[in-house]
Amino acid sequence: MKKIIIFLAIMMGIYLISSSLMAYSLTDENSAFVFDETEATSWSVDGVNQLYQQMFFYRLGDIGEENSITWSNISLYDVDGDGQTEGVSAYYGGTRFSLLMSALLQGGDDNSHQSWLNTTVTIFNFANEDLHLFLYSDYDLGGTPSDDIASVNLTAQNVYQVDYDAHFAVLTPLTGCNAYQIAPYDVLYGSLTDTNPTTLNNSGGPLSGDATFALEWDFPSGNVYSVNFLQSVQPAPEPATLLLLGSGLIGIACISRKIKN
Ligand SMILES: [Ca+2]
Ligand SMILES: [Ca+2]
Ligand SMILES: [Ca+2]
Ligand SMILES: [Ca+2]
Repeated sequence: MKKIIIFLAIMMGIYLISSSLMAYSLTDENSAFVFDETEATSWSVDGVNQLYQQMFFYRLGDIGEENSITWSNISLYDVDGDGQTEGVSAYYGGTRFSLLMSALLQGGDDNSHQSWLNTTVTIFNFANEDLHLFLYSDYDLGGTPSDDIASVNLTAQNVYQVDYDAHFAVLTPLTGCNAYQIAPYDVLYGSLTDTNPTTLNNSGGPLSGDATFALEWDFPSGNVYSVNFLQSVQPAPEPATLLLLGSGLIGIACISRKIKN
């Protein structure tokens, strides 16, 4: 399924080039974050890409489909004056609501496996219905989609995704959101791009494989709101050796029982 989507994306890419989407890049220390008007397409940390796709969707009211946000008035900023642009601001001006987004990339030292992206979105909802805003993230840690594990930690109030082989992890806070969902790529991306209204179902994993997750914020009509979240790439902890041994033994026991039956 993903291969088909990638093929379609390449075809779309040819179309998008002809409709002149711009590539923008934030860079700081060991990190680079690349995006265009509709989506972020990579977050490289120490030269290794961690992000396959990240984008915003919205729906007004309770019926109909979600739509992706296309940003305009994109401006890059060199905040610390070192010649690299690590800050961005962008605007979405709809007929019934508008968004003002700003983000700041902070890289870590070389080979620290650390990077931070601090994003603030100001929401002006002048529609007479609720605005549902979704942040959809498909991290492929270490550049490999199939060996990640994603899980919600309700105590720490975040989504945590880890790839022990690549020694990378990523953390996204849940603070302030109304709903969340961890699901396989085709399920979650499919639900945000089909023709039915989507409410995230608060399933929090743990999910192994090509995990994706989304956060949802619901904004009542006629007001101004602000959302802030700090996503971070982090070094993965070493997996507990005893835990691996234990699960290996359980696996062997199950297999031998199956053969006997
Ligand atoms: Ca700079
Ligand atoms: Ca991986
Ligand atoms: Ca949907
Ligand atoms: Ca993924």
